[in-house]
Amino acid sequence: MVSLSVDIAGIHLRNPTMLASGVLGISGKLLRKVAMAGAGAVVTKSISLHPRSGYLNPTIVKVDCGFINAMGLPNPGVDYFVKEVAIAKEGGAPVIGSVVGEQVEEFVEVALKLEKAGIDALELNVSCPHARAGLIGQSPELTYQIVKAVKGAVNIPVFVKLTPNVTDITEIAKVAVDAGADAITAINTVKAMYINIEIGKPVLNNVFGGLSGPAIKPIAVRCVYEIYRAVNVPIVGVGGICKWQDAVEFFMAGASAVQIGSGIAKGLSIFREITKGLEDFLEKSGYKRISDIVGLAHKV
Ligand code: RRO
Repeated sequence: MVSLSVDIAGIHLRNPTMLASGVLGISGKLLRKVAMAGAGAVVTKSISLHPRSGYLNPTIVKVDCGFINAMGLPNPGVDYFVKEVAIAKEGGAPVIGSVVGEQVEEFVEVALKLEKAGIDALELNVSCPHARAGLIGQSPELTYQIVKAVKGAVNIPVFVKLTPNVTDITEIAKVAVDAGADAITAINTVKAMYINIEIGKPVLNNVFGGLSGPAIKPIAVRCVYEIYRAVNVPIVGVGGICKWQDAVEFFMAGASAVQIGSGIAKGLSIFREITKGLEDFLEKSGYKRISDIVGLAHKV
């Protein structure tokens, strides 16, 4: 009998799949629904101190190999969102609060409010590819300050979600871990754009957006592989995971759990499909648990 449960930074997951931030994470009811559909944990939409309406439409465009979005961090603000946490938790899976802000103080204030509301862990979003807040994750100094300040303020595990839009992702991962990060989530979307040739203009209102979906999976796997060599905390892999084979690739690169974002377009059954595929794979390959394959691709 194989076991799919994993422990990440003190959080127990019944299986290693999570809902990625930004996808269905805007209300307690939706998060509860995803947890009940089999996700091992759910991550909220990134929450800021004050409500944000986001960018004007169009905010998302489908491309051959995924989606490009520039939502602009729409969310109801932390004071509204805290009421959603208890509903989300009814789903029976840990709820991880994604935190976004423009300065250190905003991150700390949102983190404290979510902790008080009973959230299980935090994921600091320093990596939105097309917002001012996202530039934080391109700066080692700012990343260090934010992670250090949040870690000094809360008692729950802190994950830090990194951007691939840097020259060396391990530099930022190391800084985040030096500042106290309990886990690293990799990666956020890849800066991209789409031009409609009929009208000769960029389609997204914000011009630039973040590419997600199958196109970014090899980039994400490479980032996880590099981060695994650089730091000694658990890694949560995210980027283009649509089937169990994708998840296995992330585990072998060094991830201890995976998040599903764009893959949700296939329906919520994706969580049970991936967990069933993982179970069968472990069984037939003679492995007992997910940790048996974490980092396997590094072994000579
Ligand atoms: O809301 C967004 O536009 C957004 C965010 Br906060 C993020 O972290 N990544 C992304 O692709 N879009």
